[in-house]
Amino acid sequence: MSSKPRGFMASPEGLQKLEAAKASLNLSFAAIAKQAGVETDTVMRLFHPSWEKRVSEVSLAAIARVLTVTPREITAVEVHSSNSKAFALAQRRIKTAIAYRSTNLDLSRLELTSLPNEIGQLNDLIRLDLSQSQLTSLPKEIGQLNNLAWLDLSQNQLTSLPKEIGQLNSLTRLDLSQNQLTSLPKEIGQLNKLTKLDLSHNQLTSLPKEIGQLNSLTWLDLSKNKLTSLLKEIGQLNNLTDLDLSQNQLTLLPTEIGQLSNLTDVGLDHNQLTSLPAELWQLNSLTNLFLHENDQLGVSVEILGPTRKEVNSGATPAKPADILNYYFRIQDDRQPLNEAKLILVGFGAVGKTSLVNRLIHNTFDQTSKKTEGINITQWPIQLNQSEDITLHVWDFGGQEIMHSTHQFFLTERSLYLLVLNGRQGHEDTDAEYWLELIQSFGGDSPIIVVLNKVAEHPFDVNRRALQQKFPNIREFIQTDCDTETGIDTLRTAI
Ligand SMILES: Nc1nc2c(ncn2[C@@H]2O[C@H](COP(=O)(O)OP(=O)(O)OP(=O)(O)O)[C@@H](O)[C@H]2O)c(=O)[nH]1
Ligand SMILES: [Mg+2]
Repeated sequence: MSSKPRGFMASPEGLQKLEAAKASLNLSFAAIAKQAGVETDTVMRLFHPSWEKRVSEVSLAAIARVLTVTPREITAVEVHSSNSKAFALAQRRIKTAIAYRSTNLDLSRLELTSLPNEIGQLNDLIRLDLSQSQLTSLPKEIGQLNNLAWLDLSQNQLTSLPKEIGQLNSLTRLDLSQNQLTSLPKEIGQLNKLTKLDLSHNQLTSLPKEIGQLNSLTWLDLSKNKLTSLLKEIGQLNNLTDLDLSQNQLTLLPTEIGQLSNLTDVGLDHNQLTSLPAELWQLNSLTNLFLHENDQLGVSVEILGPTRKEVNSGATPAKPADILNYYFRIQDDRQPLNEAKLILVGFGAVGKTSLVNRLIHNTFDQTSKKTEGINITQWPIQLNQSEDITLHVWDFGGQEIMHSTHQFFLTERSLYLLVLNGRQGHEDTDAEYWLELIQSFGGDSPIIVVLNKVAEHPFDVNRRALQQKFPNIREFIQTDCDTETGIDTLRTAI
């Protein structure tokens, strides 16, 4: 269908303007026609849009001049030759679909500027395609489509959504890409079956925090918007596997991004990121990480690897662990003096997480769960009256740390806590295993050996022999997180 305007019709508002002007100038249709140099019939047509007869651009301009209004005011939207026909066609298709209880309706590419309200009566509809039209708004009746699972509104002119969109409680896929949306209604958070949401190529400057309630979401595209920051609620979307934030204006990421443990693909290219949160290390499933065109991060293209476009056409993406490893290593070199890293290592279930909780929050949990990946906690410490420092405490899962990508993270210039348990004579071998690992990655970093759970199973290691072999050991401290034995001593030593 042609989209070239062959003629114009008055919009409802335009018609009011025309009638007001005609009345105030006290002119008849014939008089207007005469002054404008057009046929009376042409004037009549413009004053009776219900006839669905169009007037030419030249006639419109001439009539508008006589009535001292602008053509634009009369036709608010350019009426394309197809438009009123399109609306009527859409109406017919909707009526047919209602009659036949259709589950699928295609109203795409009709150049529709608005939707007939009858759309709300399509109770059986499962798929609705409204893409590639001229819609500027949606009627609230859209919220009545209880069974709608798939809604395509891409490539329209939508600037906002009605709050009733939140009533579409069967919706699993929503495509709103390539519109003019500047904000989203908070009701979007009610779409708890939504798995795929495409908001790319809009004008969004922020998101409602309710977006965090979309707990079925696996795929979220927010690329090509105007986001300057990202809500911490994004961390609640724990089924997310694909997150595209490329081509926005983000300067920082919330640390909560580290909670999205199912993420495999993250697009952050073309932003203004000034730093990355260490919590990105928690994203164990990550296979694709795009960080190109964030100049302030200081990571070269060689490290960043192929762009998304190149990967899409077959190139192998850089390993996320390699990118992060490089980035955080240069950060370590620039680490401010009032910040330091504390890394806990040791086998599973020795009490690393329990020590963190006891040291920082003074709590103890008998049913503490095993740590997946890494947990990073900020621990502000007052050194003396005038000096504060922040310790970034890295608590690895005992299983994970043996994984080679994480061993990268045993860096120099950190303080290590090696946590041990009484294991009937294996204590010294356990200690050597970890001390050698720390030595190979951590260089000359200081080490405190923590002998934990001593209230339960008292034990000791051959302190003198270990000290001799690993001179970086500063202290041996016996602790118990349950009885709080040695916790103060350890806190002071740190
Ligand atoms: N009695 C006693 N129990 C402890 C102590 N420290 C930890 N536990 C218990 O031991 C179990 C494991 O503790 P976690 O702190 O989760 O151990 P973890 O080293 O973090 O384990 P991973 O995360 O799997 O590497 C939990 O049931 C804790 O309650 C302690 O000092 N005394
Ligand atoms: Mg743990």
